[in-house]
Amino acid sequence: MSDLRSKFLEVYSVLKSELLNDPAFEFTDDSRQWVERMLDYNSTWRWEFRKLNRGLSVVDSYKLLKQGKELTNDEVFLACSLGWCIEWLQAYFLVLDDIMDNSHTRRGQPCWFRLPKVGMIALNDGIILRNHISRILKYHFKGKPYYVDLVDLFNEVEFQTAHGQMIDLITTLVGEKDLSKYSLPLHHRIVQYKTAYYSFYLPVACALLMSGENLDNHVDVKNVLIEMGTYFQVQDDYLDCFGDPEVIGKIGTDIEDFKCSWLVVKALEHCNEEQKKTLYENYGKEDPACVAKIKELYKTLKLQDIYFEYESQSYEKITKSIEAHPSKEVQAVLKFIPTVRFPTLL
Ligand code: GPP
Ligand code: MG
Ligand code: MG
Ligand code: MG
Repeated sequence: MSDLRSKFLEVYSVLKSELLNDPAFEFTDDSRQWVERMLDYNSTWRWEFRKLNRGLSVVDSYKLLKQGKELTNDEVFLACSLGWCIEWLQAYFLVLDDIMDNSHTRRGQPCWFRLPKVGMIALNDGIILRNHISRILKYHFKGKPYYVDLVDLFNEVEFQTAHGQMIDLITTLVGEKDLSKYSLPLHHRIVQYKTAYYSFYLPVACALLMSGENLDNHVDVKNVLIEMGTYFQVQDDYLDCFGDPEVIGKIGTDIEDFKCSWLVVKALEHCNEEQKKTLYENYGKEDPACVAKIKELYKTLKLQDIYFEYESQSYEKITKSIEAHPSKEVQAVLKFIPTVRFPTLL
């Protein structure tokens, strides 16, 4: 295991122990055990299969911004803690997203709420996970000059993600199932807010704040990261249908859920009248026969080839935007991210 990864996991144990002994609550053995199990299940359980990319990219980005200078132990601890705040945010979103999407598995295991003893307690666990972020920031960053900006950043990104999630959900409302409203601009709006801000902008923004930067001066960095995040969610939509559940660790539900997925938008763009009828009649139904018809149509329309074409165009566009950036350090950060997030594309 790399040094950074083992250091990162060490910091998890420290943060977890602080949270389980937080003096603001009188923990009993039962309550401490519940929170510990919930944390391990949703953030580090089967960590050997977890990429922990969002969290680790805070540390990598911070190092690159420091031009590779050796970091002090304190800097490594702080960057890892911010990385963990993002992993906690992700755990919080996924616990709730799996309930909303009626999903079954996550990382090859039942979704947290599917465990018989958990059920809707998962809603409160999501709230606790969100609160842990504020606790970690308070324990370790309260005296820092960038503390307020950090708290504000997490609030801002959570606001954007919750609104992205809201449009992801309300476009599917039962009784108003109308595919004609699904378009590329709507898809772009959903994924920008529900995924790109928290998954791509947030890690780099944390590293910039730790380096003493003002985020208002980095709007161009944000734009490139949003572009990467959009590509990432298109890949997630693609894998929802074409990915192997054994590999991606989750069973897709986008077709059943009537999601405004990149695939259905592309299918609508490329279908003839008869195929359109098949889409309208079968999309958004729980019946496995309907799902199979949609998957068959996606294959007939060669959506896999259309996706590969999108993938290479998107990669080229992202590379060009990175190369246009004036700062070498920022370029290094932006170039590094695809190497860990899209290794199959390189
Ligand atoms: C991913 O969408 C989006 C999120 C995880 C954001 C959730 C936000 C909340 C405020 C709960 P997805 O449903 O396509 O992800 P997956 O395919 O992993 O279920
Ligand atoms: Mg979802
Ligand atoms: Mg989901
Ligand atoms: Mg998905």
